Amino acid sequence: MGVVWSRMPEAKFLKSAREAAHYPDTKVPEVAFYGRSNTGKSSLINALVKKKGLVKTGSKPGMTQLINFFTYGEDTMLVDLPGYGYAQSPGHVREKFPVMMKEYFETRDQLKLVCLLLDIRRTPSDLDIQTANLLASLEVPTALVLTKSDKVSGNERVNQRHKIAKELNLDPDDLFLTSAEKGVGLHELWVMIRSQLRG
Ligand SMILES: Nc1nc2c(ncn2[C@@H]2O[C@H](COP(=O)(O)OP(=O)(O)OP(=O)(O)O)[C@@H](O)[C@H]2O)c(=O)[nH]1
Ligand SMILES: [Mg+2]
Repeated sequence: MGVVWSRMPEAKFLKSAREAAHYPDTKVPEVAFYGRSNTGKSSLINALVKKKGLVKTGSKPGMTQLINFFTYGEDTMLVDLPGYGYAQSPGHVREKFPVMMKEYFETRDQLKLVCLLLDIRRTPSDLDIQTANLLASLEVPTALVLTKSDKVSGNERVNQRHKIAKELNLDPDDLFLTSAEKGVGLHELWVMIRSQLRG
């Protein structure tokens, strides 16, 4: 008699899209990862699904330029978004981002949660605040996620968490602390994502 293992779902690339007409025609609830360029969106997705090469990451900002949809098991869609605030993107790409993103946030009914990522080492920029406000005005549920926690020491981690929370008018406990590199905070993040997608 063998054991029937309940396996971890597998993450698979589904498709890339620039506009609503090309989004996948599915009913699966989705969580999208957004934030400044280079903040670690693609790395966090790879870490969450424990599949290193699933999403392309890079040391140069502007790595992700389209809306990328990934299935995770039968009932979850993970969406990797291009970052904002990268001045060196080609003009047409740069200009497309807000339009492309606005359309996605406004029209995508399957979207149940946006994880807005912030590098723990930086003070949130005007663009970060504007983005948070836009998501709030569109009534898209948003979780604030601090990335790259391994890059700062213990004291600095606490200080930055408080400082960033203050800038956003939030409680430090409202911020999810993560490191894709070290696997910090991934379980807590999954628990929140699951409850938001199933709720
Ligand atoms: N030390 C450390 N480095 C990280 C972590 N997460 C991401 N990085 C690095 O940060 C850089 C950017 O990561 P990406 O995941 O490509 O960032 P992104 O937000 O998807 O960037 P764009 O697609 O350009 O918007 C890469 O060099 C990653 O290796 C982390 O938790 N710790
Ligand atoms: Mg990326």
